[in-house]
Amino acid sequence: MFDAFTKVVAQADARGQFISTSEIDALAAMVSDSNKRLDAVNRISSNASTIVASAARQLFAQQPALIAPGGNAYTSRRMAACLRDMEIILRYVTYSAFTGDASVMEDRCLNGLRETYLALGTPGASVAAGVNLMKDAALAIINDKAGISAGDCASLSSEIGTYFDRAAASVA
Ligand code: PEB
Repeated sequence: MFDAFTKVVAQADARGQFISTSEIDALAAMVSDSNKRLDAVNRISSNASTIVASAARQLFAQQPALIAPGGNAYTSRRMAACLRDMEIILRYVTYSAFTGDASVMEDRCLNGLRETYLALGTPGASVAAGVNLMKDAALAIINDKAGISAGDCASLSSEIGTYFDRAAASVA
């Protein structure tokens, strides 16, 4: 499991070189924006159930076959498993946003997930659609300017967006 710093160290060590100025500049930029990062992580974490519920509601509205008899989220047991899966993926997105590195999510959540869904007969494309809906909901909450001094969150938002994209791509 890496974070943005240990990732740079591992890469520098693999090259047998000192940490470069451009790597230091990139990490310095990350540090100077770290309050935004922690705020974003806090916002996703404290709104996790809202994000999951609203994404799931939209997913089932778009793909009603999932909750019809015989569907992959039909009966409470499968519905519960589905909501739980979405929450697990969202949790790993917050870890990635916190550390500035997706390796914890890759190693502990996404590794083998596509094969798991294949074996279960769970449609990966539908999981990916659910992840994309969570992305929209989470980014809307991150970028809600109400009650705070509005800053530029574009680069942080796009970074966090890439964690959702990775999760969606890994199961689609
Ligand atoms: C991954 N999901 C399921 C299972 C596992 C995971 C291992 C099988 C065991 C179980 O049921 O608990 N577990 C999950 C995960 C990690 C992990 C991400 C990461 C660390 O440990 N059904 C739908 C939707 C989708 C869905 C498309 C978006 O219709 C999910 C939600 N996952 C779903 C369902 C099951 C499941 C299991 C329905 C139950 C499948 C079944 O038993 O028929």
